[in-house]
Amino acid sequence: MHEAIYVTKPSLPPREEFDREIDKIYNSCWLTNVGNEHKELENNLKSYLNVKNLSLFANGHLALEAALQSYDFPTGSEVITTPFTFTSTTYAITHSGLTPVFCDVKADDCTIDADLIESHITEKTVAIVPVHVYGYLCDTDKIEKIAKKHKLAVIYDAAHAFGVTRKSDNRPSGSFGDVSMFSFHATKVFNTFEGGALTYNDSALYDLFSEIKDFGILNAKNIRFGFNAKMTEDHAAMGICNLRHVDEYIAKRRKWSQLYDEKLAGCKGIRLIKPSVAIKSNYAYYPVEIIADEFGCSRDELVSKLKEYNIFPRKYFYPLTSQLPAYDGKYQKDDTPVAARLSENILTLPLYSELGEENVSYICNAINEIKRDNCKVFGAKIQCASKL
Ligand code: T4K
Repeated sequence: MHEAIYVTKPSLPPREEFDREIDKIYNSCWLTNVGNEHKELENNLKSYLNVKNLSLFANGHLALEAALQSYDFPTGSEVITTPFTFTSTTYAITHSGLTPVFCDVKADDCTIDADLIESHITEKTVAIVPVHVYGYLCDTDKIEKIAKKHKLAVIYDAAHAFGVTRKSDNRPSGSFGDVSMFSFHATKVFNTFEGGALTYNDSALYDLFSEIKDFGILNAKNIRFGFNAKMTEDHAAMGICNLRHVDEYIAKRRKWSQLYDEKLAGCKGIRLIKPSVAIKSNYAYYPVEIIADEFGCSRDELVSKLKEYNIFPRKYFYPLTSQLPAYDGKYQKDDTPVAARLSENILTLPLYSELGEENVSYICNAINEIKRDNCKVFGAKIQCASKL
């Protein structure tokens, strides 16, 4: 049996590099609450991501909650977002006392369909939370125009968009909208074990975010509502080391993505959902849509057959977040038909820097074999049917 291939595997720096950073933490005996490793990573990331301001957090989810809660929007205000995302995006809105309003996405890149946003705006709308899903940049110019016209805040869920830029003007993913949230979870292109960050243009927000992530405490006289979401020193140490190697990680991901492109190009029934040529991608995921009629079996059948080969892709993102039990049938999936279709048919194939040519070939051969077997069965069924 081939060794198991999971959807992803964390990228790790050389052990000696990490040990050296950990030695510094032991020597200083400073473990958390914004120590030297934290400060160093914050500065290094600011320059790598080419952003004016950056605040580190314990994870991406709490960073997004901090961004939403920094506005003190009235409870029950509406936030336009998409349901084709990880639970985190939608839960962050709900946990902040706000109401998610779901806008459909575009089939080509799965990001919010900006042409539909205005139809969701009501007098209660206060913000838009678009998602750069798979690191594919949203239609930021259209979103900015709408936000300006209706005086709405724009907070990007850029969890997947580490290091992505728009080619035409080299504009980095973290510079769009009012605030952008990045995730540094173990499964991401750049990881700090767990971690996240907010990037933003307004420097005044630094103190506010520091306050919110430290129980709301700025000083004895200024204590607002907050929680604990500080990044610890060991996590920052992992970030310092991984950042030195992240360009190599992305280059390897690009190589494996291009190999997938070549090997799956002729496979009828598999639609490759590729990054737009307008962006410099980070190759965070390798999403494909399974068109059952052409492929010969459904996405779910393909997933269970791939298990027999010890291959474990993921249905990122199924179910739609609008269909989560927490929302108790409040939202209909037919209201976002493109997102509904994608979520039923999407599959993200394994992709990580150490994946390797042999594994990509093994995965593509398995997919082709499953397709061939299905075609045989499918053909046999047709023969049987014509005999009747
Ligand atoms: N917004 C969006 C759009 C997001 O996608 C996410 C997170 C967030 C916000 C919130 O950001 P964070 O608060 O997480 O920073 C994973 C991740 O936990 C989550 O970070 C990520 N998105 C989501 C898309 O995927 P799971 O439950 O699918 O991960 P898990 O544990 O099943 O791992 C997937 C595979 O990775 C495993 O089968 C094996 C491998 N793996 C995983 C871990 C954790 C390893 O080899 N080593 C590991 O340490 O959620």
